[in-house]
Amino acid sequence: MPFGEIVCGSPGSGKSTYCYGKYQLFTALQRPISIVNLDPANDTLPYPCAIDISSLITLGDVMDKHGLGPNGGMLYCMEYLEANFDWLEERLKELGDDAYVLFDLPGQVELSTNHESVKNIVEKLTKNSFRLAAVHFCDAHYITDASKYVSVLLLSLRAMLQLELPHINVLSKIDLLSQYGDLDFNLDFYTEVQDLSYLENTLSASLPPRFSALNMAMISLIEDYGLVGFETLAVEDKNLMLNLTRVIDRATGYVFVPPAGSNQPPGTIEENNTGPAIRPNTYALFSSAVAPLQGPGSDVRDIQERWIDAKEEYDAFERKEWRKEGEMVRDQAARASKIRERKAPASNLNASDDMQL
Ligand SMILES: Nc1nc2c(ncn2[C@@H]2O[C@H](COP(=O)(O)OP(=O)(O)O)[C@@H](O)[C@H]2O)c(=O)[nH]1
Ligand SMILES: [Mg+2]
Repeated sequence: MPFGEIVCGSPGSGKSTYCYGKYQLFTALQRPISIVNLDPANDTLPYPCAIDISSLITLGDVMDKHGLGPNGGMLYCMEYLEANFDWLEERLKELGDDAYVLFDLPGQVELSTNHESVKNIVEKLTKNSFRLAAVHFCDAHYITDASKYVSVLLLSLRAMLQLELPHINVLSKIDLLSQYGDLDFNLDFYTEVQDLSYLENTLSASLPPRFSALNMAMISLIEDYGLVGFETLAVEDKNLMLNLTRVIDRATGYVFVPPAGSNQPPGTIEENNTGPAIRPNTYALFSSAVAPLQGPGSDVRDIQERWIDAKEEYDAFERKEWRKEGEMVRDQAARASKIRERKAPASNLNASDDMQL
């Protein structure tokens, strides 16, 4: 049964970068992964692409042929893909039953909030036995301003209700957050979306008083649904990538069993002496359990410390570790080449002996 992620979110929120980061991570973990680019405006793809919508249709052609602007052209492309779903279906079949597919969507928000094509495509994929989760990206910059934060919450809620998939919201580029000044609240306030009434004062300060009733109505609407929460991501932070992977695996029910004889990076599987076939990724195995996820990157307070409160200290520490690692690699290489040199004259000697004989 194929599994996958619908990677959506506003333009520039980090979808394509995430797809590439996940491709690198999964390749290192020897987990299957294929990326399908469904954004016809993506000219330069950072990742190796298994299926590319631009071999079916391109935004430029649609705009030229039908006299449409970029936004209308994008909607046309998605409708065209929906009408030609068999094109996608055929290519997905070639990826096999064990495929794990990332669908990199265009950034136009209406595609995942109110336009029907993406929803219909997702429905068709689910009927084709795909187990999917929607991974919705929002730039973490938005949490620095209360009114932008409320708009992001509404957007995420709308996408959740529209796509009708297990839904994971992600605050992306968390590593840049400390650049935007102090947050009004701790990071967990924004990720857990618990008591939004605390935002009332900040919202009233930034908007004319006539909006205050509207603000409170929006806040209570979001709270009434009680659906929105956020994971955090800095694409270069391995712990955050692994944690997000666990969250998504749990949502889709994916269990990864590492291939026999493979060496997995520490912390990604349970380490004991049993063989790999009976040593699956336990984080994913308990996907149906309701217990909170554990492991590095899962506690938002740690993330606040790493990326906001003590970012510079951690960055300096990491740089030092990398330097040490670099020196070790260089030393090893130097030692290996010395050993080679020492062996080389002996073998040359043998070769000349052979010639004399
Ligand atoms: N610092 C930082 N930059 C990021 C991160 N993810 C994406 N970006 C940058 O954000 C920009 C937009 O990313 P892209 O993946 O093209 O966004 P998309 O339009 O949603 O596909 C690029 O310049 C990326 O390098 C991240 O985790 N940290
Ligand atoms: Mg992109």
